[in-house]
Amino acid sequence: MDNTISLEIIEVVEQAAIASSRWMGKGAKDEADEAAVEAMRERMNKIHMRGRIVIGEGERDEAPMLYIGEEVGICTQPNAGEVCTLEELQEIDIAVDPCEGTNLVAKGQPGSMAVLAISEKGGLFRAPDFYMKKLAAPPAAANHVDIRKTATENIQILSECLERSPDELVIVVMDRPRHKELIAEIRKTGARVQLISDGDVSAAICCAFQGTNIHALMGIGAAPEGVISAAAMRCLGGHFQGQLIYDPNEVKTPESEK
Ligand code: VTB
Repeated sequence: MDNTISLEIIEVVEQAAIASSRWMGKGAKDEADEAAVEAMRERMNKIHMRGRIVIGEGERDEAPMLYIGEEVGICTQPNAGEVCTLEELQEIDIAVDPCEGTNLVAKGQPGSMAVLAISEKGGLFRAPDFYMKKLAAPPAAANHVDIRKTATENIQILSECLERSPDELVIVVMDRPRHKELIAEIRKTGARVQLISDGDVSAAICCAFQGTNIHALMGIGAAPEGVISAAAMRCLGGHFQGQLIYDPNEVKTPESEK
């Protein structure tokens, strides 16, 4: 892939983060999201590419911008023909979450981020808007832990790969009723559970960096965010696996519990 596209993409997420940061702590999650979407789109449409959103803000009728299937890049601009021909532009698939963790921004809490993954055409899994069971782990444990194993088994493997006793491991889990058994199982191994209210992309990425004191992400979150986490972990050398969840009984939300 053209390197300049990758460099420009960094500016896309920077612009989105700056725009939504103005809404930090204002209790306005939709406004934070909208600001990020608009900034992302504006910067993306200056890039010399034929981009297509494969993971976005929803389908066309429910999301005014950056919807699945939307074309982005210089090719969408009326004057595009003056600077290049369509054939000269590389086709790029794009997964976006302009403001991942809008609740966190609204509440002025850490953990939200503007995220985007790009690939050559066809390189990203077009995840449906389902839930996904996720497992993220540091590079030292990559391909040793396995989502098909139990949490207890994976903690044992993490403990060996990271040379830490389970008591020194911190596992991030989203604070949801659906994770009651998982949390109990993790604690039974001696490992520590860090509960988060939102933002499992940030938590997954943290596993790839030493010093974050996060050693794994376990549990169920949204599938599109899972694809973005997987792309990040591929670049960082960390471990990420996801399994789509088709059975609604496996996914209890606070609303469905009421
Ligand atoms: C998940 C998680 C995201 O929202 O989608 C969550 O992956 C929503 O989960 O990181 P529930 O449906 O259980 O509330 C985030 O936390 C933020 O987009």
